Amino acid sequence: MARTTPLADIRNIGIIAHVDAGKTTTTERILYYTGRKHTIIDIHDTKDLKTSTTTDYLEQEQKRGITIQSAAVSAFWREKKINLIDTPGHVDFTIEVNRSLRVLDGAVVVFDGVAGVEPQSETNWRLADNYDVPRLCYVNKMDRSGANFLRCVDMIKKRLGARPLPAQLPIGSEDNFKGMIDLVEMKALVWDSDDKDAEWKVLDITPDIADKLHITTPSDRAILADIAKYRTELVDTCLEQDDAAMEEFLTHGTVPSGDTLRACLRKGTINSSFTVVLCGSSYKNKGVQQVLDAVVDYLPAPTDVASIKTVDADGEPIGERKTSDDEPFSALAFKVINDAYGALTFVRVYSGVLTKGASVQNSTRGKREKIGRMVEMFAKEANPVDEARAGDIIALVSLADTETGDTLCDSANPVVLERMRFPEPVISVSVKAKNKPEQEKFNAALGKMVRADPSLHLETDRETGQTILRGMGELHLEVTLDRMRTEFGVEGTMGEPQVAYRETFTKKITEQYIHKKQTGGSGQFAEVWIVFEPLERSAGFEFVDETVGGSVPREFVPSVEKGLKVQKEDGVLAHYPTVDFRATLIDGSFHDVDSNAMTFEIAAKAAFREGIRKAAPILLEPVMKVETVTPGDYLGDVIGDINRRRGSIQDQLERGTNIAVVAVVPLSEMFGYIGQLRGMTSGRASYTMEFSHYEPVPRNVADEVIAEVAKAKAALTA
Ligand SMILES: Nc1nc2c(ncn2[C@@H]2O[C@H](COP(=O)(O)OP(=O)(O)OP(=O)(O)O)[C@@H](O)[C@H]2O)c(=O)[nH]1
Ligand SMILES: [Mg+2]
Repeated sequence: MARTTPLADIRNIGIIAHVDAGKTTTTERILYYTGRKHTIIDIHDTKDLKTSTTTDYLEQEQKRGITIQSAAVSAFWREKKINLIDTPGHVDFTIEVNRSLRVLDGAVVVFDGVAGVEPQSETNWRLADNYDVPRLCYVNKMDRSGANFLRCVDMIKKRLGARPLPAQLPIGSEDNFKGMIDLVEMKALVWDSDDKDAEWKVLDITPDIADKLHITTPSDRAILADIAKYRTELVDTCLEQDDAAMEEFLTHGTVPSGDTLRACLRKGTINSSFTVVLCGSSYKNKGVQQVLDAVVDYLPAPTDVASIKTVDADGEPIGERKTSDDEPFSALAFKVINDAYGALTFVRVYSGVLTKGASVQNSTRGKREKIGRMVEMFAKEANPVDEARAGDIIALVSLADTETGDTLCDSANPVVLERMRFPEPVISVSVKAKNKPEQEKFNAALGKMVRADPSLHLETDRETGQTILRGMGELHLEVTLDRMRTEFGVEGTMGEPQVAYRETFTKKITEQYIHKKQTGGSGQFAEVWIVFEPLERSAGFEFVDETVGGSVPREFVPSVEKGLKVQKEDGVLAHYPTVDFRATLIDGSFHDVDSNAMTFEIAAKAAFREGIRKAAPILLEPVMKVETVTPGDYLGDVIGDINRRRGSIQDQLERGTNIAVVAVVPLSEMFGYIGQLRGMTSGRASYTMEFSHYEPVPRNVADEVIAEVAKAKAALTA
């Protein structure tokens, strides 16, 4: 089968933003205007579960009115195929943005015209920076009271450090939002009604345009008075991208055509010289078609972005794979979901062609995968396909061993594609089946949830035997359990949320341990010398073997490493995992008969236990970046409260008529914050938080935590 859509006509894009900016609302309209569906469902009409938007189809999404998992849809606009992923804005589901950006070529960043740049827009912006994803900005909700386009543009510049370039200006705002000035074509696009089928009129820009369109608010009129200024900025910025057009302009005063300007906007967007800014109101059906035009005109096709990098076993870049059907097959698995169709593995094909029935290599795990059914997903609908080509995003049904982040490739030409980075889950709860006989079914379902979501971690408390689930936040954990009920029919309960502390140590020490036992005939013997040294934060764990002359036989070195890996999970202070250190095996000895893998593993474990106690161990706690948005009247109370929570204020920003207080606060101090905040501000403040980093716990607090853990364990094991 030949390629049906040329690569240059594909746009793989994501919609990213802070929670509630209007991503799903915009997606719903995109599907309507491209003819993919005939109705529009609004988010607030789904709570009774009778209807849902196309992309927010999970029960949990309908009920809560938020997006939880990213969903892919596709549509055609001006003969271009747009594959679009609607992502969640809530910080607990960041993994979904993370993995989507990893495989997308471009993104539309949506802003709430009232709130402007909010914390999660900032986080997602940085993620897009990390993955080098070209983007467009869309200032939505221009119809809301307090909407302010220029303030939002200014925030994009100041808070995101970006170079925003308005390609439109709003005509009016709030109740009187009528449309926009198209600065490329220099026309006014004006809607007479909010109806989804209302067509816009294209008007000439005349000096009396504000009067003609009944724009009365002074700030709205001021924008229209400045059209020429913004047009000049647009033209000048565009010409930086095109030397010939610049020359023409400077020598002959030739004003570049709309096509030339669009070509420049495309070039500058793709090479990230600037970010085009548009405006509209998705809810009032104004500006969505223009966003689609901009996606087609400015965002990259798969062939416009740098080739995907290939890496070695340590994740270091070693080469690249060109986006082309003629290259050997390679694809990255970025998402696994379990649903009615079984396990679905979403992959982005980077090169080559994958056909049904093929046998490919999972080069990350060194396993073979047989490709059975392949489907193109449209939100929850699956449409069978027989092949997938470079640039496509498809789902593979029932793969055996492939997990999120794995590379699939042609086994004759193996490569490993650049990996994904996953966020750190810092809140943990103990979980169990609601009804004891269902425990096994519960565990199986939990295993599936964790495999599908790399921002969940599962641990077993070695002393109490409890199952501990770690996630990004309370909402994440609640939703996970609730989805097990709806998707696997098993109910669970969870304990109080706990902070996922970590342990580390501050002194470099050398530990010798001899494991020796004589029981009856055969004995046990192993000796190890291990240097333990602290590493910088987030370095994880490193093991190095520096033994010489076979003092520890080569076949037993992995047992030493394994012993350390197991034992480090059970820290010496309060049983939390030990992180950020290197263990170097420098010497040891063995006995011909009495030494084996097990004795070396035991010796390594004991060396860790004994050694770390002498290495000045400390407790680390997750510290969160917290942003509290409050009316100015309560500012003093909000700041005082953050200080009492061991927080430190980093910044205060104007946010419309409110003030955003940015602080870092230990997670352990944030439980119950929402109640306190609401009480303090008569319910008028709100906050968001996300993980920032791990930091040593102050001595007095650490003593309390250690004592509490000991008490809790004693109660559970008694
Ligand atoms: N006034 C107004 N409201 C809007 C507009 N766009 C979206 N909304 C409303 O904002 C709320 C959130 O919209 P969503 O589309 O769910 O936002 P989202 O960005 O998908 O949110 P998450 O997926 O949860 O991050 C809904 O109640 C929408 O009706 C708009 O242009 N104007
Ligand atoms: Mg949404």
